[in-house]
Amino acid sequence: MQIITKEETIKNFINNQWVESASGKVIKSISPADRQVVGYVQSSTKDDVDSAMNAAHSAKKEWWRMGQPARGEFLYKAANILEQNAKPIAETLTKEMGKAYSEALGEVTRGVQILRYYANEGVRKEGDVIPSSDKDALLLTKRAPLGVVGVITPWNFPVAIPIWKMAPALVYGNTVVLKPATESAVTTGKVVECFAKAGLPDGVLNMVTGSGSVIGQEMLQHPFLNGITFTGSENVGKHVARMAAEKGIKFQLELGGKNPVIVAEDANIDQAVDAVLNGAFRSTGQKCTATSRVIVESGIYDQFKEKLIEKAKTITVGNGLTEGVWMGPCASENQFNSVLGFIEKGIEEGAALLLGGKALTGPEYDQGFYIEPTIFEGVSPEMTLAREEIFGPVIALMEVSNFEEAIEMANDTKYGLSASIFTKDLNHIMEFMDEIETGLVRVNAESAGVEYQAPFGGMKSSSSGAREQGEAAKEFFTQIKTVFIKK
Ligand code: TAP
Repeated sequence: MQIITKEETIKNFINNQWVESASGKVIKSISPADRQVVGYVQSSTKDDVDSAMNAAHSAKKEWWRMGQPARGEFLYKAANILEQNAKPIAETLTKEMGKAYSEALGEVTRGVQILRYYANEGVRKEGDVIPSSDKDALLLTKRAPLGVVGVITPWNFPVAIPIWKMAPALVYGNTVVLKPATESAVTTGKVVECFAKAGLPDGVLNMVTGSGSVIGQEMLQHPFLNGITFTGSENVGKHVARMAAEKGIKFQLELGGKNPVIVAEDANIDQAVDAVLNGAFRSTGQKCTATSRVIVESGIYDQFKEKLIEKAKTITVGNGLTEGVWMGPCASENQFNSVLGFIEKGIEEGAALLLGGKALTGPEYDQGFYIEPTIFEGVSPEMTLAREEIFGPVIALMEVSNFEEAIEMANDTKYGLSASIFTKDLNHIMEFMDEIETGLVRVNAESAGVEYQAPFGGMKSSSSGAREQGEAAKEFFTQIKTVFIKK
């Protein structure tokens, strides 16, 4: 399989064919590391969306009738193909989105694992038998697919997020129209190539690339759309929810986070420092689960702060393909400007800059979108740094006098995705587990996602609809039929 060339054009994938957009236009994808061209994707139109929707609609009956075990087999094949091409795909990911190669390879490996997990779903149970009070009857549930599912994904995990939506969608019997984020659509195109090579029947999986406000909108309006799963910004997510509600279809949203880490007085400080740096600066902070507020009890505040700064100074920033680089650039010029804007605002509002705060300069950095690992202190709960999702390498340190205050501060946000605590106190752990308003609760571990076999999602403004990943994904991608059969 031809997985990578230096500069290539990814076509739309519709009804098992790689086709150019009706517009005849392409969009250039630029590396945030050095502004080199990574490739081109189609600038699609309403007509392309229509073709993809028609193909998915025509394919849905047969795909469902094929049965779950047979559908699982295709995912096994796709997993093997992805695994064989893991390195070149990870390289494209690093070039296009900027994250360090080790992280990119980790993401592709995770994609393989997710595919195998859902391939195994092919032979797991499809429903339940429920005792009926009528001894001559059989009462049972069966799962049915939604039909055509729209998948709209962001640029920060262009391999793992499309896979963790498409794999359950497909195994549970849905057909898919994927609209990947434009900024990393070359990489996602490589993933779709793996599915295509697995020999899926015509129309089961379709990909259309191009501007979200044009083709995403067309997808949402399309009469054949039966469900939509979206990961991205809060604004677009709310729009998706409104459109889906108007159409009366199911929707699933994964949006932002403002994830707190509490460092209690009895914490293992070295462990907490490492976890905070990983959580805040890996992927250049461009993760919905990134650590952004670090709430530290005063008894250990100075000690923790010193160690954190000392270790943060050792972080190597650069082109993610260079060996030893730990943190890459921001994923785009937009993102770079947005993060610098938040830093400026933090200074204006009176937070104290302890480390970083600037764009990196010099021959290695001038062509890319690099920002220094940045740490602020003196961040109060009403400041922008404590309230808005930054999606960049910025930590807000917040000092509190006790555990109760820490929990209150951690919950003082509209978001509720991931939260961590570092402590050895069992009572505090139990209380944290109950009181914290997040979907992901982590103890002595960085704020982060979870293994693919466990549910992923948030509370409050972070998520809507059923959880993603693991068995929980079934709740969104299927609907229950309750069947009563009388002798
Ligand atoms: P968005 O601008 O929301 O883009 C996400 C996807 O939606 C992209 O594919 C985009 O297409 C598409 N889109 C844009 N406008 C649309 C519209 N009107 N109708 C339908 N689709 C539309 O976000 P982003 O820039 O990719 O990611 C950054 C934000 O997403 C952050 O705020 C972060 O919190 C959030 N995020 C959350 C998570 C999770 S797991 N909760 C993960 C990643 C990111 P284009 O690329 O063509 O614009």
